Amino acid sequence: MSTLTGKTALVTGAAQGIGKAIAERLARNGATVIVSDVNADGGKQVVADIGSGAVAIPADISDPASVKALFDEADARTDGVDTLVNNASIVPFVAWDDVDLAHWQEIISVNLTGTFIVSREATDRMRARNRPGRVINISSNTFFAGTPNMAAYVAAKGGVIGFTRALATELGQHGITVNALTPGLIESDGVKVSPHNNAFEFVDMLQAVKGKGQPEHIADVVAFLASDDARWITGQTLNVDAGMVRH
Ligand code: NAD
Ligand code: 4PL
Repeated sequence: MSTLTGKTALVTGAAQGIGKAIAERLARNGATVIVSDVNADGGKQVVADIGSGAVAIPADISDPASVKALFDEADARTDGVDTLVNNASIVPFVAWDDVDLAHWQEIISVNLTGTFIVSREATDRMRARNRPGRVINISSNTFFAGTPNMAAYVAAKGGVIGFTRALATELGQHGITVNALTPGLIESDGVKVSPHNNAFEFVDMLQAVKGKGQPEHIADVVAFLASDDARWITGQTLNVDAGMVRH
């Protein structure tokens, strides 16, 4: 039996990049996977690639009505989400001089408030079903590094770590664990077409283990946190960056 047989996992932002790799990995480990993304066509393509055991349900994580519709459809088409991977985010590259209120609010609204909106809906329904649950939040090692050109993003990712700690404390009594991962620079679809793609040489210099971070490096750790082997871990932030920073 695979480690996630019988589980139903929702992965947000799963049309490409790290989210897509997570969806593929959890499906390979036996989970039923709900591939969700604001990019509906991209989500459908990922489901087609995975084959049986995956369903595509689009949603904008920053829109509560869209997220409610996502969970209503998930409940209708699956056993109900017991494993939530909050992966969807905007990954901006904006120098401090260009950070205005509109940019700040957009990033906080998707990357931090979106994580709250999806977690609210998911954990209420997990508790109603009285089954153990997992919440896995994708933060970023930029919170430790203070990476430039991402001030709003770094603030949102720090918020996700704080949220992870508080939610873990309150939901442990309901059999739900809540953990975060902080990836370092990863060659995702989004990064490949952004100025972040120029940072690999610099980041490699800081890494203890050399090489280019790949989405699979993160997906493998998410699969562990989603598995029963991680049942005694909660409220933690696991840094996954080849030793670029020590947390
Ligand atoms: P990406 O840009 O390749 O993919 C992000 C996906 O999220 C896209 O498919 C996009 O459509 C979706 N998305 C964006 N806004 C959304 C919304 N409002 N609702 C639903 N879906 C939405 O990004 P990635 O590099 O794969 O990043 C995935 C996660 O990993 C993010 O949380 C990111 O912050 C984090 N992360 C990435 C890196 C990196 O270097 N790539 C490093 C650390 C952390
Ligand atoms: C080290 O989360 O962790 C660039 C872009 N460099 O999004 C990230 C590092 C980026 C990162 C990230």
